[in-house]
Amino acid sequence: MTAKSIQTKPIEGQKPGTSGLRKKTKTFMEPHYLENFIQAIWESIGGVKGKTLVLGGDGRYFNDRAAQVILRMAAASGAKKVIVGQNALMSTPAASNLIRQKKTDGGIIMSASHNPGGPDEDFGVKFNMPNGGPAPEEVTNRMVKATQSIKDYLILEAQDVDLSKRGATKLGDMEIDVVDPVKDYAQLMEQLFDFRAIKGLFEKGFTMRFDAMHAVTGPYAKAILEGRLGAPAGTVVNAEPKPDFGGGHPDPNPIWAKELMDLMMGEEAPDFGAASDGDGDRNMILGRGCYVGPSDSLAVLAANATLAPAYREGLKGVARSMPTSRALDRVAAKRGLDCYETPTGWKFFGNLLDDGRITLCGEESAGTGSDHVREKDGLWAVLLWLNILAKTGKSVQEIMDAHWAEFGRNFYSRHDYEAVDAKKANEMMDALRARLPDLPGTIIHGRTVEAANEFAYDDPVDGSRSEGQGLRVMFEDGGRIVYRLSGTGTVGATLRVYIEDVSDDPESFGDDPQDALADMIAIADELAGIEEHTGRDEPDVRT
Ligand code: VG1
Ligand code: CO
Repeated sequence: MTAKSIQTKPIEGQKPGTSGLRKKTKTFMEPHYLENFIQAIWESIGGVKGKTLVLGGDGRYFNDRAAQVILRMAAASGAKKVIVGQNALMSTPAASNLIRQKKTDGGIIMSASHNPGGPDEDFGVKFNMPNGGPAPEEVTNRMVKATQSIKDYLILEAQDVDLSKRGATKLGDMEIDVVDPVKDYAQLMEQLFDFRAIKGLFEKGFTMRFDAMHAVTGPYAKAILEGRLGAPAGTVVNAEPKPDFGGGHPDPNPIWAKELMDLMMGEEAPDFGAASDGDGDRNMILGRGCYVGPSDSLAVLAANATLAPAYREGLKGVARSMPTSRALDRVAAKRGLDCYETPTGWKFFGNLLDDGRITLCGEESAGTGSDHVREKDGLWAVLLWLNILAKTGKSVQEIMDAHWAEFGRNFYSRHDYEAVDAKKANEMMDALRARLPDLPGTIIHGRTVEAANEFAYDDPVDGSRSEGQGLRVMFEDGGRIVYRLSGTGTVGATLRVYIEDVSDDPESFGDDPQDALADMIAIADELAGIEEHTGRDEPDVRT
């Protein structure tokens, strides 16, 4: 087997966004596209010679082909070893865990997460660092640079590696270890949570449905919930990972997980419902007749985490991404915890976790996690919820009611306008940005603007600064509106509008957020001129 140097040219647009490089699958399948980017990853980390990497993906279309290319490129560039999930499958949190546990030099995760999969849908690649977390901006900037000057890449001429059988094998001089992607992760979960208490819950007849949305979490959820925890067979549905996720969006929210949503709101609802996304790092939490918003879920987990063995000693601190509701801040204030506010994307939590400043963190987009790995973790959140339910004996609704009674309620919703003309979306953002300095003191619908600015983050650990992280308008009464353009979409621009309002009046706690926020929603449109700029009078998705 010989390593060949293949001549290539820079390809435009190879710039990682919020979470890795995401493009149409067909784009990734174009000649040299994947190869150029992988070579750029090697350049950005000082090469892979002698290094050990982890490799896995969410099983979407092209996952298997891409894995073979990446293995041949790692071997050609002198990598010592690659640990691959069987059939090239591995959830994002499980990959993060393996990278850390096996003390490797990092890993590649093939996923476009919650984006749909298939030949006409999306594919993605991201690199995680030796700490198990997504590459920080400094490294992704180096990747971009490398893609812009690339002239050639190295690849081994070889047959496909059989990734369907576990065990050690070789590709040229490189060792390959094909591993069970579930085992180490399941063991980690068992260390963190009170499995005996959760088992007891199921023994008492507690009912649950977990919708794996035909994505990578299926095998994990089956092994842990139905295997180790004794939930009845059939608790996990849509458990088989499919290349096109069964035709759906593997995005656990009330729109895309509608079947689960309908079940949980109906007569036959089980006690608990949950779902996860394409690569297993997001979660949705439901009780009987009760949807738990991700920001609220984060706050509840922070308030109750000490019920789980891993967090018994208390939390070091907490963090949330800027657009996430400030329900978490209320918990932190009451419990005397430091609370950090970071830009959108998990990569910004890594330093805080590594530095021991925080134990728990999360985002409004249904991602929550802790210092057990350096990614958000869907099943982790589900298991922590189960641990809390088992220990308190309360229902999800009772937990929410008690939480709001103690801390007050932050009504919250995110409105997404998808595939908007990118030029128009940017014009809208530019116009609003220009108006921000004049907004403080203005009264809109009887509410006074307290502050308005564009969010920038100074990392307290390494001193790096990240600018342009979203426009925000804060009101004196505690309300807030945030505007950002998505960094994970592949068509045009996706405008995200995050709307929040606070209430300490128990009478209002049962209200539907869309109703409770109606006034703020109108203000959000008025302030930015969403309809005027984009021509859209309604969002595509409300979560
Ligand atoms: C979205 C979410 C963000 C999340 C990111 C990756 O990014 O808003 O909170 O971290 O997806 O999640 P954006 O830039 O589209 O708003 V996942 O599950 O793709 O790894
Ligand atoms: Co994801």
